Amino acid sequence: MTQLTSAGGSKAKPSGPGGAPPKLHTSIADAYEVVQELGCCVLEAALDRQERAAVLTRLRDQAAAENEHGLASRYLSFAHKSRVPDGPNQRVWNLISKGEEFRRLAMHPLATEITEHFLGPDRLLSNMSGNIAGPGCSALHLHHDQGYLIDRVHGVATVTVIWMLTDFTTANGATRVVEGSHRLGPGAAPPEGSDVVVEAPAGSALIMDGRTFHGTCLNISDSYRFGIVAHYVLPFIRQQENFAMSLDDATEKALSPELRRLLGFRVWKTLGAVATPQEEDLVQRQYPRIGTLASAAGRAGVQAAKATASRPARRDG
Ligand SMILES: O=C(O)CCC(=O)C(=O)O
Repeated sequence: MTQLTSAGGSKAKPSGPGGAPPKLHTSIADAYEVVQELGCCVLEAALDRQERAAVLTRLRDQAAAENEHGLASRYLSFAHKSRVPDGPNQRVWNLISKGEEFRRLAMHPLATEITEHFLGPDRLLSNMSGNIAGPGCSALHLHHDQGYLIDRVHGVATVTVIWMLTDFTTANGATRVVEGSHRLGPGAAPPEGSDVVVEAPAGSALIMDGRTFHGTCLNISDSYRFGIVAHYVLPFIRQQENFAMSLDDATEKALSPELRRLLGFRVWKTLGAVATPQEEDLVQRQYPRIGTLASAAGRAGVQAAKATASRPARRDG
């Protein structure tokens, strides 16, 4: 178990409506308990200085390059609905294809332990994106990441980890959470004003049960807020990112076995096989892929029939 510092008995209590920011924790043992009680937990110093610097540098560079190449996904708000060329929110999607730093982060020991604890060892990465909130970025409404399962699955089926690469503050668009909202039940929404702001220093991680309502503040500061949102799911849930379609060939070929498993390139209890039922094992892209075929025997039969049909009628006598 990754121990960030010594465990410190959590006795988790919600902060209360519009109350103080959630307490910062430092041990994974606390996180298990606090996520279970409150639906979310903030772990301070989850990334060490070097890890954070490496991921932040790569994300900044990728975001700048996507801008330069006219490929950036930019929006007016965190909600990434209205795409606009100079929007103050930039999402850098599909990070797995965009750098070793991100591939390592998806399998960070802390994320691995927490997601395995709640979802089991076969859980999948559903999506991992960079979320950059620039000055003027408007807020994200309260929602929960498991919303697509709402009436079908009531337990925890997904876990989200938000890596804070810069300080998260009320002014720069920090995430907001409604503690305890993972227990609301299907269809219920938290009362107005029950959210609290997750203010935490760069390097912290917010861990959320997928049923926990959360959103963001608007960014009224003059600085950029950099975060990475990683969403993990039970192994039978369809992933948000269709990695089989979106990974570039070079990345796919070089994936470690651990990452292949995490992305779902494996058979799990008959699900995810390639063309034929397979043992529970990793799968590869398959070449050639078999499409519609006609057998030689079948073709010979068809040609014989055509020849008979087109032969002129025999005149006897
Ligand atoms: O970046 C954040 O603070 C939250 C993002 C979020 O809630 C989402 O992408 O669903």
